[in-house]
Amino acid sequence: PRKPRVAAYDRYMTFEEIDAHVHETVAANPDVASLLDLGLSYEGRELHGIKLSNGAAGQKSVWFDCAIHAREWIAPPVCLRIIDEVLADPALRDLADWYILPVANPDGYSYAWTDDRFWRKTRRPNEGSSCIGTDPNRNFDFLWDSVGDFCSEVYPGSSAFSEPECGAIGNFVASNADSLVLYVAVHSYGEYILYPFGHTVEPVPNVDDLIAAGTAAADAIEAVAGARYSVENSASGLYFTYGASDDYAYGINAVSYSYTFELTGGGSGGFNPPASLIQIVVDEVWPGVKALVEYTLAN
Ligand code: ING
Ligand code: ZN
Repeated sequence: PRKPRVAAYDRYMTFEEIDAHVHETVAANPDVASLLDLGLSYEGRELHGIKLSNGAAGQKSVWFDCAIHAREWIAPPVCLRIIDEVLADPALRDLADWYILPVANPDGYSYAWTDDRFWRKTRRPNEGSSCIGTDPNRNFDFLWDSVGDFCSEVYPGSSAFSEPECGAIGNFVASNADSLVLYVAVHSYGEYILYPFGHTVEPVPNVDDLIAAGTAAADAIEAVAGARYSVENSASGLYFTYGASDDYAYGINAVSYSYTFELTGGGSGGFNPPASLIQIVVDEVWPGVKALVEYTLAN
């Protein structure tokens, strides 16, 4: 049987460690894993993920990205756990092709290690301001809105897809719309499973399916450790937003199921959970991911 290269869940990994792990995993499993190369971040780091596939033509596909917000360190382990599980189980690869991007904002993630643990945005400077960065989860090209100033934590950028990290994901999602069924962005924190849209509380056409699939995921998570993720429209559950990645994937009709997971928080301000929480979170969120994929592929 296959020997998955299991990631570390007892400590946080640096971007370099995660990228090395991605490469080693691809090299060790050439029959089912391939490198997902989405180009470069603003500072030139590789946007490298993994495609896991049984190799059959015409498969449906599912997408997961983690840590598009730099400080949300609890997210990459969830992406790495998905890779471990899908490597270990051929039935999961028969369900769909899996595209997983463990660190969607590598510049910000690296800066959060070296300089500012609570950095959220990208690291591209803003012309005419000393405030750096754009909120990548306000930069997607669906109802993008130029609200806010350079220094805001939710500054949406100078234009839609001004950030190469967002353009890379957006371009992938748009050009794989024929096969994609499910889009998931993994964030922290709050224990939510959010569905579109962020700009309105008006129900979207398949809201009943979105809630049913999200609830299947929440039930599977609760069954492990008792955390109850709340399944909500993102505008009513949190706050009004424009240009979020899950709204983009849903809004351009690339997928019919689109979500933002807000994982369990911890530590100061919620964005600094102790490393001892990693194993607990990945152990409970994986069954939720599995239930979500099974539901969305069957419906
Ligand atoms: N929360 C998300 C944010 O980007 C969100 C919440 C998700 C809003 C999807 C709108 C759409 O603000 C965190 N923690 O980043
Ligand atoms: Zn976030």
